[in-house]
Amino acid sequence: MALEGLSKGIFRSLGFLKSKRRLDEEELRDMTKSLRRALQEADFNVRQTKEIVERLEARMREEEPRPGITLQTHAMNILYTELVRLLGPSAEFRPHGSTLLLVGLYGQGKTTTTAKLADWYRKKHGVRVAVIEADVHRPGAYAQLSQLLEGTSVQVYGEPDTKDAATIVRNGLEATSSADFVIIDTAGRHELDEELVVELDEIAALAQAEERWLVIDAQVGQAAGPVAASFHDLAGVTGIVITKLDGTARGGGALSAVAATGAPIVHIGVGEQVKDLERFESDRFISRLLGMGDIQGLIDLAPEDLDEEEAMRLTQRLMSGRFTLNDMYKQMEMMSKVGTIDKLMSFLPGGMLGGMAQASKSQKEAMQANLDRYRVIMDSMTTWEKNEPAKIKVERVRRIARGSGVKEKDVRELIGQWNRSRKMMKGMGGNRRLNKQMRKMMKEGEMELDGDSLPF
Ligand SMILES: Nc1nc2c(ncn2[C@@H]2O[C@H](COP(=O)(O)OP(=O)(O)OP(=O)(O)O)[C@@H](O)[C@H]2O)c(=O)[nH]1
Ligand SMILES: [Mg+2]
Repeated sequence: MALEGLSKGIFRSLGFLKSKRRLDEEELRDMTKSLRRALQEADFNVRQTKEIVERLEARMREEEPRPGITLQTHAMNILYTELVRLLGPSAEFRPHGSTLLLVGLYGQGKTTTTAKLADWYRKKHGVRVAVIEADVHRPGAYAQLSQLLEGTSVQVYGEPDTKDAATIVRNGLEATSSADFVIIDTAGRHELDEELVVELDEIAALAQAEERWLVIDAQVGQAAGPVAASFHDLAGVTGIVITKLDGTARGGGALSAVAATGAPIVHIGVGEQVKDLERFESDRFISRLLGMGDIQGLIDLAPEDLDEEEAMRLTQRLMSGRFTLNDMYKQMEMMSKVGTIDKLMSFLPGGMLGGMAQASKSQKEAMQANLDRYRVIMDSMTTWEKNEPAKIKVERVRRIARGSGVKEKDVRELIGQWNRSRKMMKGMGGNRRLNKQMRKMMKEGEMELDGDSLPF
């Protein structure tokens, strides 16, 4: 996913330790220098960068790697724990009986996040949720929010013609008094100007919201820290939502909002749609960031549309090397529910699937196009053909091509792809560490990270 740039930078830095068994001053210096640059390029602030690098250096000198662990893995483990520590523990939020005020600058994703959160807590916590549109500056804000939540049971309150935000909030709180959880969307500005300060102040006093979350775009860069600090002064930020983590290689800047407010990141936004919200979990976030993969995350995806048992079964089959075209088809269906390849890739350990996690944008686009075509072809195949692709002869290829309106070579390409995937899956089944990780995950329901389960 996001932060790919940082992930690459970190790997490059730790590459200086590759195949080293003993700590060597020169390599250590090269590594810390390169790491410092990678963190800064990802918008970590100077203080955070300094702290992480110094702690890594000190711990590398003090702590012996466990037997059998390479220096590089040792460094990665330390970096992992340091980054998790920097982000703090994951916040568990229970929405019952509370009011949440969303604040943030112009265009950061407040309105979208309002809808995402409403839908999330309605579904996951089974509470009655209402939203109040208190943005009187952005034309069409009420229509935008209503449209996002269309078809859900969330109550949407707004007064598109009222020019005073405080009035809307006052009326809205009354109109939504039967809800268990009320979310208030507010106006943004390019910067926190006087008018916005006064307006927010008024709304905050009226709403007496227990929760005040700052919505911040992952791409804001170094400005995130100061912006967060001023909103914190104004409203006392209690939580952070980082949006647009699907589209950026940066994000360290948003992380510095954590340092500025002391408030935890509660959720992350990973797309434009209402369903594109995730709970923020620092350990999983960091393990994904470091390319350790997040297989549990893959299985967690969209539990409403995705049959968890099916996902488990499929994963087990993948690992065992029994892999029919039907399985590949299901896997592709799963992928299409998950959304883009990009998103799926971010859940796999770097290097798995032949290093596709590092694939370029154009490669990924090409892959998505392939998937669409494969799917059309498979729709023209019988169940037997999907189970026994190796036995498909020329005549069947011709029939399938005709049925799906593609060239025969496209059908052969699909079978070739299946063959390659099958071989790769077989190879993965023989990967002791990955197998162990999978088994453990299935037993405990979650992935644990230790030196042994690292993918290198
Ligand atoms: N890719 C992506 N786009 C997002 C995400 N969250 C919001 N957006 C998009 O960002 C744009 C701005 O989102 P809004 O929700 O309107 O932002 P806002 O903070 O309410 O904006 P103002 O009301 O104008 O201050 C829209 O096009 C959204 O679809 C996200 O997590 N990922
Ligand atoms: Mg808005």
